[in-house]
Amino acid sequence: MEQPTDRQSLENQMERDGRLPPGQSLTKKFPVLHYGSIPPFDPQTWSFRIWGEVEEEISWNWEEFSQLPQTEIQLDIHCVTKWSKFDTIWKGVSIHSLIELGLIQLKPEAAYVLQYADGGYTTNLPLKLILQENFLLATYFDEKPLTPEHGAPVRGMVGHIPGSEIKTTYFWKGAKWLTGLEFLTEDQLGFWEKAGYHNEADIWKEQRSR
Ligand SMILES: Nc1nc2c(c(=O)[nH]1)N[C@H]1C(S)=C(S)[C@@H](COP(=O)(O)O)O[C@H]1N2
Ligand SMILES: [Mo]
Repeated sequence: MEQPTDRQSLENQMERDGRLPPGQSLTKKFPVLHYGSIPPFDPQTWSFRIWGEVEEEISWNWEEFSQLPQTEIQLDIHCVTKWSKFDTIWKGVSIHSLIELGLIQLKPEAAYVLQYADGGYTTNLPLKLILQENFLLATYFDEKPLTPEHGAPVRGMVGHIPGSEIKTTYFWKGAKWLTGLEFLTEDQLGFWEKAGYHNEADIWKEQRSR
């Protein structure tokens, strides 16, 4: 028998499979959501900076960044505005692997990370979450380089890995047009977190706002 492919049937299937977090609904589209306008990307002047609680500050230009080792992961993404998109494929750089390779050397005090986007958006996460396999500095979606509206050339990416028990936050915890990571000893709220969104943002506990 053929599987139904209409939106409602797919959503029912995800719910039966335990992949639909409370209050979410499935979309087959890929909505574009952000505050402000899309910043231009110039590969000649673009740079990615890592600073704060690290032994050495890092600055990579686009050529250097694009040669970092890449990982591919499949994620279900969950926006706080209640849409969920399933089985999305992302490729990019994992922070865990950068540390393993010695490309980032954290100070022992490092415990939180603030993502900085071109245009001023910020969002914060505990270091522990940034090191999980469901977080990526993504440069590819669906085997193709990111489009400008979805965060080109690099975005923070966080989602749920089906069957995995690791913590998953809402999608705002991944900054599009990401240009820097600041490692911190203490937590510092990002853009939406300051505006009243929940700091932990756990999709299963429905932590949308404080
Ligand atoms: N730089 C930046 N990144 C951002 C945002 C933003 O406003 N600016 N919005 C966040 C929110 S609320 C969501 S749901 C996702 C949306 O990503 P998309 O447009 O690729 O679907 O980006 C997140 N990252
Ligand atoms: Mo969102």
